[in-house]
Amino acid sequence: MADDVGFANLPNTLETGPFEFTIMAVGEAGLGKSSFLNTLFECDLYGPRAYPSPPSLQAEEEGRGTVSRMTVQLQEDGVDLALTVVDTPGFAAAINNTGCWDPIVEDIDVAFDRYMDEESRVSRSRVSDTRVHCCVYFISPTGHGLRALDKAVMAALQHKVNLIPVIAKADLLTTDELVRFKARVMSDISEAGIATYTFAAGGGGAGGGEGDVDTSESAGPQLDPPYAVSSSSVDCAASGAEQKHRVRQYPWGTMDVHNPDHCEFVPLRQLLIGIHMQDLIESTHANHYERFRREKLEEMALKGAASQDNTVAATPMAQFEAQKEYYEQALAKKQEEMSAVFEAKVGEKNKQMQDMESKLLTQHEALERKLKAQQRALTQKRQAFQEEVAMQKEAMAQLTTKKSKRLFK
Ligand SMILES: Nc1nc2c(ncn2[C@@H]2O[C@H](COP(=O)(O)OP(=O)(O)OP(=O)(O)O)[C@@H](O)[C@H]2O)c(=O)[nH]1
Ligand SMILES: [Mg+2]
Repeated sequence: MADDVGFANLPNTLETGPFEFTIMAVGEAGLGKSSFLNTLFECDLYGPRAYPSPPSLQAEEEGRGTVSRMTVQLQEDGVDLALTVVDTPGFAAAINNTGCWDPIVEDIDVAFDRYMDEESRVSRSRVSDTRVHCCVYFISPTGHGLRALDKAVMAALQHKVNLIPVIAKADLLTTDELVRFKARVMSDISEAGIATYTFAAGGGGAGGGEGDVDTSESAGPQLDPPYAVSSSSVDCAASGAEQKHRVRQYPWGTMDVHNPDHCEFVPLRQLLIGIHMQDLIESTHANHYERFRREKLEEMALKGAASQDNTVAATPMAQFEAQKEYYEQALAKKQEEMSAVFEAKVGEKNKQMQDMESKLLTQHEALERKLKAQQRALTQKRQAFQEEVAMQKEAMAQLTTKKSKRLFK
């Protein structure tokens, strides 16, 4: 294809493999989410006809789309990446879209929950990471700024995931319209107090700020959010060019997805996959996962306290006490688990020693029996020898008596 995807430098930034990355695409049905994911990783994640199907009629009536997860193994320059794409086919396609983002929030929380569960086990080999590391939010190229639904969805996701707003189907806007639309969307985002992910200098990102893309060289290409993207599933080799490009062909001309003059797809991919993938993973852990973990522990502590004395701890001091108690209980549980593991190991060693002891005892008894048998055989031999000596002596005495009798005659 036209370019490398850009994750081949992961071993330079992340200390250990295997590398896992999860990217989510959220936005109104038909805005090009699946096309974008396909174009982003230069592969047909869904195949030509296997795009996640639209939500069931019932789900649509309820105003909820589906959330589909798919993991594929990618390889680039010998580096393996387990890529999970979370797509939201048919999102917000109903008439009443209230709460249509709930399944998305639930998907993010389930992955956090699973990670927390695996992380808290005493005997854990490697914690597999299925947490959503970034969410590309597709904004419809209406030219009129953010809609209420966009604000609601982004507000619901902002503290759960690294939110990256993009203008979908940017090829539908003229250059001037795009500039105005970008400014309008950013001012709407800032007015609504929505925190989006910022591509900061040197790959060290910052979740939570708005605007401010660092312009230094180490920050990679200079881009202002929301990023204008276009995607396509059509490959075409430009005349004379060796590599194929993804293009959109119109009666009046061709839009090249890989041409930075046509859209911001390539520089965005460079920032997202090539430079900031490590930071997206770290920021997910340090900001969003930690927030989830803290809230979950507080909730558990409150539940514990409430179930103990039937009152919900309402004051900060009571909350602190409940939390302290929870941590103490968790510590005691961990100590119990560790001493169980210790006892099991000691038991195993004891058994090994007992086996060894009984083996040595058996060997000793066999040796003793052998020695006794040899002793008995020797005694018998000595007895036989002594009897023979006595018989010889008697024979000698009889001979001597006979001789002396003959001499006296
Ligand atoms: N003009 C234009 N059309 C696009 C672009 N990307 C995708 N499309 C077209 O938009 C239509 C929908 O694209 P999909 O990728 O299926 O959109 P989606 O958001 O995954 O849709 P759902 O899965 O139904 O929610 C297809 O006909 C695409 O060819 C783009 O950048 N510009
Ligand atoms: Mg789709």
